[in-house]
Amino acid sequence: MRCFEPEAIFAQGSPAIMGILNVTPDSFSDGGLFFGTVLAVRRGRELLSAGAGVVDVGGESTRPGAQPVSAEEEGARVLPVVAGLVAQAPQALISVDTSKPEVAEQALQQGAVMINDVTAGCQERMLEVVARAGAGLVLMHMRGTPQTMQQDTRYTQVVAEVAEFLLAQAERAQRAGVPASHIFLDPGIGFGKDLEGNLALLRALPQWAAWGYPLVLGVSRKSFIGHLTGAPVGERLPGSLAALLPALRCPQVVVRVHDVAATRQFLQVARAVGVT
Ligand code: HH2
Repeated sequence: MRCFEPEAIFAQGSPAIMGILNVTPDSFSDGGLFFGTVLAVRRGRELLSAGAGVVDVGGESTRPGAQPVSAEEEGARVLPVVAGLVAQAPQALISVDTSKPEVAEQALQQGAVMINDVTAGCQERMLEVVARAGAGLVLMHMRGTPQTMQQDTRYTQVVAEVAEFLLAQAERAQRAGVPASHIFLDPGIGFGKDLEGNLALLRALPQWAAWGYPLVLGVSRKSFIGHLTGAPVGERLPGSLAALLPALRCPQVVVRVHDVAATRQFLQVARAVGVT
C-alpha cells in the first residue's frame, strides 16, 4: 500500500491536472478508445508525459443513463491497468474513479493512492477502506444516480445545497478516520444539474476555497458546453478550457481533464500572465 501525500499532487503548482483514463466501452466522450489493458496503460503513460500530476482510472461510465456494471466487471477493467501503470511508472500518482468499496480496496492494495468517489463516500465501507489505506478521497456531489440524475435538476439554492451536502460528507469521512488534508471536494458539474445550476456552481467555486479543502473540478467536454455553444462532444476543447477559468482563482484545485497537453499549455500561459 502506498502512502498518499497531498503535496505531491500539487508538486507542479495549482491547478494540478488529473488526466482521465476511462477503461470503458461507453464513456460519453472517449468510450471504447482505451478499452483494454495494453491500450489503457499506454494512454496512462501518455497522460503522465503530457503533464498529468495524477491519472484517474475509471471502469464504469457515469454519463446520464449509463448502465451500472458489477464490481467484478469494474475490477477486471481497472485493476490490471492500475497494476500495469504501477509497474511501468512507479512514481505516478494513480486515482481510481469508483464508488464500489471492494474495487477501491483492491486498487489501493495495488498502488493507487486516491479514490475518486462520485457518490461522495455515501457507503460507510468506502470511508473505512480509504481511511485504513491512508489514501486521498474525492467527494463529488451527484443527485440520485447516473440513471436518474437528469430527471429532476431543480434546486431552491443550488450552490448552498451542494455545499451543505459536501461539507457534511467531509465531516462523515473525518469521523471514519480520513484526515481533512486527504479530502477533496467537487461540485459534480453535470451530475443532476441544469445549465444554470452548472454555471452557478462554477461561478461560486473560488469562494469554496475558504473551507480549507482542496477542490476538484470536472468540466472537460461536458454537455453544458454543448448547450452554451452548440459544439459536439469532440469539439469542446476551447469551451472546456474556458470553463476552467474559475479554478484559476482557487489556491488548491485539481482539474480533471481529457486533453492534458492542451490544458497544461493553457495553465502555463495563464500563470505566466498572472491570471492564477
Ligand atoms: N465527471 C465524470 C466522471 N467522474 N469525477 C469527478 N470527481 N468529477 C467529475 O466531474 C467527474 C468524475 C464524467 O466524465 P467522464 O469520466 O469523461 O465520462 P464517463 O463517466 O462517461 O466515463
